[in-house]
Amino acid sequence: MWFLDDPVPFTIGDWVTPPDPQFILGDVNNDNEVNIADVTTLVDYLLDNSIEINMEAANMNGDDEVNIADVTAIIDYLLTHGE
Ligand SMILES: [Ca+2]
Ligand SMILES: [Ca+2]
Repeated sequence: MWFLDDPVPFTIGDWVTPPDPQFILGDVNNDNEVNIADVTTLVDYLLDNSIEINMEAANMNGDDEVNIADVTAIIDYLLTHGE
């Protein structure tokens, strides 16, 4: 059982239906799924910043920038959570 003082447990359900903000962390291309397409979209963005992506969703590791570390974070997520 979790109490308010405890850290919120991280679950896949929190990712799929976040009450707010309205995006799925890791869903770089905004198609409501996190899969390998988001990895390739993020890599494309890193190579060409003119590509439009969901910057908040792309910041997979929660620091203040979108970079190659987020690519590896999404890959880690996919390896852990399927696809
Ligand atoms: Ca996606
Ligand atoms: Ca980041």
